[in-house]
Amino acid sequence: MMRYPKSGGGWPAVWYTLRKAREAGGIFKMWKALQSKNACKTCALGMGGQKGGMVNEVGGWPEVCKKSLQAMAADMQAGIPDDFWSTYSVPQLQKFSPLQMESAGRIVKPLLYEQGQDYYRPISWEDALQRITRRLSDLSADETFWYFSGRSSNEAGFSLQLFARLLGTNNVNNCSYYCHQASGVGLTSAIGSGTASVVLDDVEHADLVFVIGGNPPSNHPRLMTTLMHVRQRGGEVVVVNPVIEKGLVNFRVPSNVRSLLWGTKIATTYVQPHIGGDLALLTGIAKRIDEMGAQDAAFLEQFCEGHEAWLAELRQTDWGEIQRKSGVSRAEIDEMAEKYAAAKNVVFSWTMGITHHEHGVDNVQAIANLALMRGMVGRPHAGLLPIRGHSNVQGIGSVGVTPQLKAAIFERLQSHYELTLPTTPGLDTLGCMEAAHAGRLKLGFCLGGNLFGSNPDSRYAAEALESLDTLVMLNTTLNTGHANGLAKETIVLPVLARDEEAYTTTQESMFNYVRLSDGGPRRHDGPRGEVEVIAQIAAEVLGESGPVDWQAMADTNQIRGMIARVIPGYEQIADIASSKTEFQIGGRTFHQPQFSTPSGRAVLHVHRLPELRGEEDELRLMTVRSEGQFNTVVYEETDIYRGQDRRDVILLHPDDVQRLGLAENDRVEVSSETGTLPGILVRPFEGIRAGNALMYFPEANVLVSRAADAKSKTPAFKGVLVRIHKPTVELQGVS
Ligand SMILES: Nc1nc2c(c(=O)[nH]1)N[C@H]1C(S)=C(S)[C@@H](COP(=O)(O)OP(=O)(O)OC[C@H]3O[C@@H](n4cnc5c(=O)[nH]c(N)nc54)[C@H](O)[C@@H]3O)O[C@H]1N2
Ligand SMILES: Nc1nc2c(c(=O)[nH]1)N[C@H]1C(S)=C(S)[C@@H](COP(=O)(O)OP(=O)(O)OC[C@H]3O[C@@H](n4cnc5c(=O)[nH]c(N)nc54)[C@H](O)[C@@H]3O)O[C@H]1N2
Ligand SMILES: [Mo]
Repeated sequence: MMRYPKSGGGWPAVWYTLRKAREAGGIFKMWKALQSKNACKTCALGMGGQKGGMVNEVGGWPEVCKKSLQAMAADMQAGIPDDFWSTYSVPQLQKFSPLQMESAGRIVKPLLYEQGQDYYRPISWEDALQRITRRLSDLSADETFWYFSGRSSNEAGFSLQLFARLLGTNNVNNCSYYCHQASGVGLTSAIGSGTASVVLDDVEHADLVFVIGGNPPSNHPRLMTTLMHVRQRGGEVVVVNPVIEKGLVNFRVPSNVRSLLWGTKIATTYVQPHIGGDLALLTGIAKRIDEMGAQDAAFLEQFCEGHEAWLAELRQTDWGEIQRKSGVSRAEIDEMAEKYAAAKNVVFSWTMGITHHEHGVDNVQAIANLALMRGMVGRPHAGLLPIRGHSNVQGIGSVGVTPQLKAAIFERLQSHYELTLPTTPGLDTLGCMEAAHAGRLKLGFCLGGNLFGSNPDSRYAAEALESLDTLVMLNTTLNTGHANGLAKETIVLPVLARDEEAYTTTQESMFNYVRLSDGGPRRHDGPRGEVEVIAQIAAEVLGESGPVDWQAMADTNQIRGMIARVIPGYEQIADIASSKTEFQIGGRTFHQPQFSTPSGRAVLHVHRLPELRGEEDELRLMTVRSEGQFNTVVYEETDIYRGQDRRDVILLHPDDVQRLGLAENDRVEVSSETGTLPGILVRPFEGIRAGNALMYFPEANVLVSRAADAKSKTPAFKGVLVRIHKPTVELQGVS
């Protein structure tokens, strides 16, 4: 078994980098690939673009990141040979692990699978496109749905959602519904804008950064450099997480020699609430600030509304309730409040530990309440920062990939282009799965991602997708969604990655900064550019006489012209390909307390504090990423920062292991109201708060129910209740 390390980052990350480079055809080849002027493919921190692959928005260089290498190496794989498809049947592929699927290579030919057959077979582009256009022409638009992952470009996102709407449906949504939707909804309700209120430079200058419910050492490694800078300047970092993520305690930033050798202490305070305890904890910090009289009363009075009711509620909330529902002691809450009260410039950042709950929006509003209370929104070096996931998930949302178009976009599309757009509510992602399961949808179209693998309740997800007549997926590599949940007719179209496209594209970082990607030489003959594929299908289905010239929409300059006219804040995108000027989106980041809410004031919201979930014999389970994966794509089976050598494990606090009569490496069955996973190994893990458990997604999605936050429709991926059963001795012998 592996050791639980003392720090994150450091030499293992550097060695890994060198090994990956060698696998991908040599260090020089990899270096060149990373230097190309394309936005980084992994998280939404927004590296690369015109400054070159390893430079961030404030010009920091070089930012070596193991993750961008993994993504790059994946795209540099050889093509899947034709005989793969006659060698492995779909039932065999269902037994493949996510790592085996990913390592099969690049998809280079369109593929067809028909229910009743055992194998996929490669087909021609002509055949594939004809099948798709024929189906689309035969269906009524509301029998279709359109799912977008966050790695495609703004241009592909914009044109595909436009096509779906011109067909007549608003069943258009993106992976954000399983990710930061609660942040978008919560922030909009509080400050009138759904994205970060700060830029990277603000975080660099903060003297206190809260990192709530996230694991940036693994998932946003480049943020660690910024946190290191905050510490080096004497600032503080407060971490709120039921798990001690080693890299948040000590991180060896590879691009800094001193840090690489000795490590940098990151957290100044580390608080471990129970899973789901954040709302009570955040309320507790606010209550203490109020008791200390440390709020900015003038700011609340002048720029906010709802604060009176909120303060009244805080004052009558009982300390006992706050401690019971958060699992955090009064002393720890007081310490956090004192730090907050003493700081001048505070940034609150958060990730999936906040959004993946049935009260995800409430959590986000509670963070906003706390920030507004001391006037930390609407001025430099302080503010709110949802740490976004996919490299362009935010851009996909900005350019209209949501069921309802924003009013301004809707109006401009109608008035500038005389388009007739549907006015139906449209379905979110979970809504589409449920409608498919009920037999109301016939065709699903997925621009990237792994819709099956990202869903809660895997069995239900498979049933839903299997009941479709047609499922179309545009992908670069294989994932579990190509083996499970296959429709009567399933068509996979191979596409180019953004650094292989023959044209320029754009991406939006989580700091609302638009990056330009130059594209680059293709690595394989078969795959096509996403934008070309979309334009071709749309031209075929909608004909050439409609209001949009779909032939011309194969040119990203043409698409950007439309985006510039209809997407607020995106005006400068029109000539970005020639100007090469990347830009900050207008009206998003604000350093003045002017809020785009209906009243122009920020709004504080009152919440009911949820009880911690679970009975005595149950554990609260979080389903999370390991160090070696990117969402449903697994690059390596190990999770080095948590000291795990495999993925079929459940991490429990040693006290729980003992309390439940278990021992290390016992093979157990983990069950929830939704499903059961047999053959899971028990791993004592001192880093987790007792009463809670950790497993890896996507494998653990069998256990996750479809219960979702009513306000954001985000499933509670971190709020699963499970029981552990130890099979009898005989059974254990058999397994
Ligand atoms: N390398 C890599 N990078 C990625 C990704 C990846 O898979 N791999 N995915 C990308 C995407 S799409 C996203 S959305 C982000 C995800 O980034 P993260 O949100 O960091 O990802 P998770 O693994 O879901 O980790 C959630 C963290 O929340 C904590 N947590 C769980 N439950 C709770 C809770 O109730 N309260 C609190 N306070 N904390 C809790 C967990 O201990 C864990 O540290 O990363 C992006 N970047
Ligand atoms: N239990 C549990 N479930 C979760 C989560 C969790 O924490 N726990 N996290 C949720 C979150 S935050 C998210 S964002 C979703 C992730 O959901 P998705 O975004 O749907 O899934 P990914 O695994 O990121 O998709 C990976 C696939 O994208 C394709 N791809 C890569 N690059 C490109 C490209 O340039 N173009 C195209 N067309 N395809 C490309 C590859 O084929 C790859 O297999 O999962 C959610 N599900
Ligand atoms: Mo995400």
